[in-house]
Amino acid sequence: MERLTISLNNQLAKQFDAVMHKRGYFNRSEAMRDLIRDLLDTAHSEDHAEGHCIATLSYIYSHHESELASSLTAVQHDHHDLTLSTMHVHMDHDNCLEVTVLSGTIKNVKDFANHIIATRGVRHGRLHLLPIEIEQEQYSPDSVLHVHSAALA
Ligand code: NI
Repeated sequence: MERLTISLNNQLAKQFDAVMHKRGYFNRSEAMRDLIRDLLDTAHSEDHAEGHCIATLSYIYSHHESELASSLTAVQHDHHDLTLSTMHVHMDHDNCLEVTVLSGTIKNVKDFANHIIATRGVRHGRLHLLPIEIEQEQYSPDSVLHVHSAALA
């Protein structure tokens, strides 16, 4: 394990501690590790658009717009290779919340998410993307491929 020492001015350190405690971190190291993991995942997904990822896409829309609901379902069927599962929650009288779990190349998942988020009537769209490494092993020529995946760090 490497030890890093970082210098922060007093104000930045105070603000960091305040947010850290509010978020439930007990020490700076764990908070810093999560920040670094976030940064590495973001950098990785920018550099490896053809790499794989697992992701959740969440968004809200009005259930009174019935054409919107069916067009969102149609887009998901068009990309059934990317969409693993979708959970639909009837939030209140007017609004639906959907959370879709996606898996595929970073580029395809981002394109799909941007398409949904940009759809008229879709609000508060957010993609949370986690790059993963996929290894494929084939034990004998006629056996099925075994796929192993792992989060990066
Ligand atoms: Ni609903």
